Amino acid sequence: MTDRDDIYQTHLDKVPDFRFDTAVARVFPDMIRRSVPGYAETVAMSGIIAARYAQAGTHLYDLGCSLGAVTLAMRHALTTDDCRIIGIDNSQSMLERAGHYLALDDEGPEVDLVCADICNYPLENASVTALNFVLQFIAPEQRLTLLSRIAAATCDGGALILSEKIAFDADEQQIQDTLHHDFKRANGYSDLEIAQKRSAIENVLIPETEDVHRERLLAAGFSKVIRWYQCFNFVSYLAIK
Ligand code: GEK
Repeated sequence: MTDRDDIYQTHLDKVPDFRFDTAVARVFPDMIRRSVPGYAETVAMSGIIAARYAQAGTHLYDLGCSLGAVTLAMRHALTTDDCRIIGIDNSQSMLERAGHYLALDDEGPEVDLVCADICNYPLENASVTALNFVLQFIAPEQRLTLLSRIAAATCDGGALILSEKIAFDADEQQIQDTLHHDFKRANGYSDLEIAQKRSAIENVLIPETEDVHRERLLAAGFSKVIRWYQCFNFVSYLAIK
């Protein structure tokens, strides 16, 4: 049982930019489940995909791991020996809680949790990297560099799992936004909460179109890009090196 997300329940005169601080970490499982359609499936399928693309003696990275949901899904799904799973996040509050979940879990290969900025942290010998709902928070001008570093660290036949909130042309954007807000309303968020959250993430979460994602993944060094999941404006890709 986790705490309910009530962060934007009361009216704020000025809504501050969204940050992954202690208040967010405390309610994160509830927040992401009620805000991101298909989140549970994305986590579970990331484990399935990781098991398929993992190679013996390599690293599996979960970049922007938050509470480690994908880190643990990878750990439980792996059938390959001798892998090391590394979850990285630059929010100390998230990692502290991820550590508690990890301590309760003793099944599978070794896991390291690292507090670091994924834009600087050295990556090497990767067979699988998950970057789920994180690239959207990285400054657009740093995204190609990050993806190129991931591709360079990935062995042949290895994979990147990339999940993002994406952007559309104006007509589709309006339809997808409406459906996403319906989803949040159906999950108990009020119109005030939805509006204040939207304003909090406006300058922080910058979505891009599918074309931009595909072209950049190819430019970064991946050879094939497949969309394996979509629920409204939330999409998951598999990029294979
Ligand atoms: C999941 N992947 O459960 N370096 C490291 N971490 C970062 C950086 C950065 N530069 N920028 C943001 N983060 C997870 C969910 S949440 C998505 C990911 C969301 C971290 C940030 O601290 C947060 O924990 C995570 O990326 C984004 O599948 O809240 O919408």
